[in-house]
Amino acid sequence: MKPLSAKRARRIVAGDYAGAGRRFAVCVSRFNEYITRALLDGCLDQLARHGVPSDNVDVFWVPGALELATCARRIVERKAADAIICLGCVIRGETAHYDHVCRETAKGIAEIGRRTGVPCLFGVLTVDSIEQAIERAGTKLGNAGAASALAALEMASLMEKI
Ligand code: INI
Repeated sequence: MKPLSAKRARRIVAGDYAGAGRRFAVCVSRFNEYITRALLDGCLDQLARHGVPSDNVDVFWVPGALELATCARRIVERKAADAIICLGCVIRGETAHYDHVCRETAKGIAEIGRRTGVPCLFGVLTVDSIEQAIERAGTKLGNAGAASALAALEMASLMEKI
C-alpha cells in the first residue's frame, strides 16, 4: 500500500499480510458443506501462501451458520488465535428463515470482534441461489474464504501495530 503524506497525520498504520508466527482459527459450518468445504480450501490455501504454518491453524466445524459465533467466542476465551475466520453459506431459496439466520449470524460474529478486539471475520455467503454460492466459492467471483483469510491476516497484523 502506498503511504500517504506523513505531513497529514501523526502516524499512518496499516496491517500487512505476513502470516509467520501468527495463529488463526477457522470456524466452518457443515450446512451447505459442498460450498463451505470450497471456502475452507480457499481460506487454508491463502493462509499457507502467506507463511502461516499448518501447526498454527485450527479448524472447527459447527452445524450451521448460527453456531459460528458461539464457537468463535470460545476460541477467544481460550486465547487460541490472533484472528478468527468464520465460514458459512446461507441460501435464500432453501430457507424460510433466511433473513433471521443472516442477521443473527452477522450480528454475532461482528459482536465478538467489537467486544474482544480479536478480529473475527465474516466469511459467510448470503445468497439467493446455489449458483450464486458456487460463483463465490472458487469460480467466477473468486473465493470468499480466501478473501476472508486475507482480511484476517491484515487485521491480525494491524491489531499488533496499534
Ligand atoms: N445454516 C446455514 O449455515 N445455512 C443455511 O442456509 C441454513 N438454513 O437454510 O436454514 C442454516 N440453518 C441452520 C442454522 O444455522 C442452525 O444450525 C440451526 O438453526 C440450529 O441452531
